[in-house]
Amino acid sequence: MAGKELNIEELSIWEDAKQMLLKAKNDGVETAWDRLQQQAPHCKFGESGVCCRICTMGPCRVSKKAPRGVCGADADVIVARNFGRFIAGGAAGHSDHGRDCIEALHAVAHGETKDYTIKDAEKLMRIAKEVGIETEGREPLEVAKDLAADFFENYGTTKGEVSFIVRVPEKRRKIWDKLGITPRGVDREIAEMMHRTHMGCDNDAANTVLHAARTSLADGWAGSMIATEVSDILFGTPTPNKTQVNLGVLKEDHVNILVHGHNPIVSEKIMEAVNDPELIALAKEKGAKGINLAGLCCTGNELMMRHGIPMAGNHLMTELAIVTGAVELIVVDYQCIMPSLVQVGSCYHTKMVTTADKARFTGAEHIKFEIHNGMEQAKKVVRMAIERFPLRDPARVKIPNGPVEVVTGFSNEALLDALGGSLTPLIDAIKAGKIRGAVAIVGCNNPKYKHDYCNLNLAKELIKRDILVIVTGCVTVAAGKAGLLVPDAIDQAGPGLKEICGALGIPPVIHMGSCVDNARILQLCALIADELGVDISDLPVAASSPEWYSEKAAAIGTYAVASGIYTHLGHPPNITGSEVVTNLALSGLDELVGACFLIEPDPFKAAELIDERIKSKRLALGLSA
Ligand code: CUV
Ligand code: SF4
Repeated sequence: MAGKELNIEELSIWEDAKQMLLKAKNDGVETAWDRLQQQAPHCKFGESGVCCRICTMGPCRVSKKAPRGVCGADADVIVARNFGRFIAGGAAGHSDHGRDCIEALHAVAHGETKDYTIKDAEKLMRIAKEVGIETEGREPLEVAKDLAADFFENYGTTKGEVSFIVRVPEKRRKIWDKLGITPRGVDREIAEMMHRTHMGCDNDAANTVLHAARTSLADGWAGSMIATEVSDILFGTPTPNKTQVNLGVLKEDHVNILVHGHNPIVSEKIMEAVNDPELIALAKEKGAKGINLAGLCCTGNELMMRHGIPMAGNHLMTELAIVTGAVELIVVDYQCIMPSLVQVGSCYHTKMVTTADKARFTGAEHIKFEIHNGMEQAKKVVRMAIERFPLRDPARVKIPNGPVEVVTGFSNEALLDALGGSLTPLIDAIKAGKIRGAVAIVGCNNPKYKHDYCNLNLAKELIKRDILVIVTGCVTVAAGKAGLLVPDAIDQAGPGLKEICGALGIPPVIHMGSCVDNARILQLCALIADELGVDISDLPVAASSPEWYSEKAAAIGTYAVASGIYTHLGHPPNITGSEVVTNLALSGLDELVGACFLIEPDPFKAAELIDERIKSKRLALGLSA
């Protein structure tokens, strides 16, 4: 191992993380923080985006001395192409997850599975009607067939534009049409991005960036939005409920199973299986008091939103959760799952189980989940976890104590309910300046930052300024662990936000779900814009991903900006090697789509700058700053 000894105090703001980092060190377990140190300093060419590996005349790394690659591409073209493919990767992740949801809906509608059903028929009918499907006097399953078919079409090109274009405010659609970035089909935009960035195609950086915007919009307004809406139809639309977060949700005397990944198709069945009386009896036979299920990352968010299943942690807690020595099994589907989990698991008795053919991990056990066998496979996984309980070494178990309460489950439907059925109270509060604006803080952890320092401090700073905060993804756990996801947290909010949230009985930081659920936030912004008769870019709102790491997070940031939402990132994507692309991101896009990116690693400064933007939007609407 290279470099100097890591100072654990500097790595995370959390007690549970620090305890486990110390234990990892004593147990000889390597973590992401160790490997980051081995990888540093990072390659400057890669970091600034000027390394091109798109053909074998290269690889080329351009510099002052050698400003063009073998084919003649300059830094702007190379950066734009790399960025375009980065966005395509992220859009593909969310959207392929969405496709898996449609396949489940299709199978249910056609009677091909008994393992999945329609849990929210009212929402099914509402969504079908919204996208133009006849619902009058029809059976839900018949409508579901048509809805699945319609959604599948969103991935191809048959329709010319994605179905949820109907949700986009009129002014926004005009901007997209004028720029030629109205998303046609999910797969089409992604494939076209791969084509454009092949050697010898789109060699105009700005043009490539605009297609990156279009690709990201296909993610936000189709791939992700479909994933969210179909998940609600199949598994229920979330309503507010209480649960707990941090590593303290693991139980020393129980079989502990962690679900990690993204799609509720796997985790929902695991949740049912852990409640199976036969399996609970088996767990007791093996000496456990019962079976305990906890979530990680986005699949954890899905289960928490809908069912109040506790969350053990976010991205940087995934290795550390295993370091407790108390996890019998971790079952995953796809995305954001560190390959290192296999190695960490092998240092303890923890089994890793993969479930998707598109995400296998060498060293893990593969139990393939399909729509027709989800329940059977889930029971197999749970049984396997129970069998491992006797292998646990009690001497190596340490579970940090003191889980924290959270309130979750704020779908737009639930939020409307909390508001008494209409957006009017929220809009009135915004007009009166009691809620000055809203900011969605979303996304990941990244070991380049002190874990959750920026996520948490930005949220705290914003609510102090009477700005409502919405969280999804890994920021959820950060806000939750700090006690911000409960109504009592209004004590940390400014006077206006305190008054409104207090009256409604909601927290000043609202949990809206997983990363694909950022689509809920897009829809909410569109509803508010429509209500006010303005564009999304006129609203006093912003988005932020302070500690992001993934291609998916970049796609989210880009669709937020292209939808008119000013977006803060803690650090830039690998684009700084191009002036054209950097200037577009930081200002040029503001003229084109009415929003741009802000890069600021310091959460306190970021809060200040976001506040400035919200002020200017309020003033432009004729409201008090
Ligand atoms: Ni999809 S993308 S680390 S789990 S939020 Fe968490 Fe969220 Fe980022 Fe991944
Ligand atoms: Fe080099 Fe051009 Fe090939 Fe990229 S596409 S590797 S810049 S020759």
